[in-house]
Amino acid sequence: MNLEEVRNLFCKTVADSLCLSGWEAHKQKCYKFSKEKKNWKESKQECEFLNSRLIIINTPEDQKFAEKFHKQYPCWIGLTDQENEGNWTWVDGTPLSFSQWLDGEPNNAGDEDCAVLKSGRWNDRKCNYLFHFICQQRALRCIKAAATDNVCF
Ligand code: MAN
Ligand code: CA
Repeated sequence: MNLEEVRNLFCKTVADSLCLSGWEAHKQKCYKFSKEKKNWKESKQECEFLNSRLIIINTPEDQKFAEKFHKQYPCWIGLTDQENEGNWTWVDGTPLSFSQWLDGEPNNAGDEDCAVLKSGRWNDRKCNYLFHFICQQRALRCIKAAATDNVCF
């Protein structure tokens, strides 16, 4: 292999799965399960403070990973209908396409506007309740900076 090929291989196999210590890599993203419990808004803020966001689940593959990752607790995900009742939106502003609600959910029982992972699927809960949460950020990536250089950032 020449140097160029070694760099490319590094980028594909190593940099795409590089995460900070305490974060778990999966499919070019890094995940952290919170130690503490917070309400939905503070969970969102804590993820942002860590240069990340509450987890967004857009594919069956993401869901499968989240199921495995969320351990036994209900935990907040980045999904809310606080702005507009019944209009569920991810924290990046995208509407719901893929969904994994538990049977009968979301039921807005007593005004529930924030979503948790529960038993591997989703339920709506009151946003001021305290739960663990999952933050998500992109893994370190490489870009081609010049003909011969790859840079990780
Ligand atoms: C039950 C169901 C859920 C609801 C919770 C609130 O599990 O009614 O829809 O979110 O109670 O505790
Ligand atoms: Ca509910």
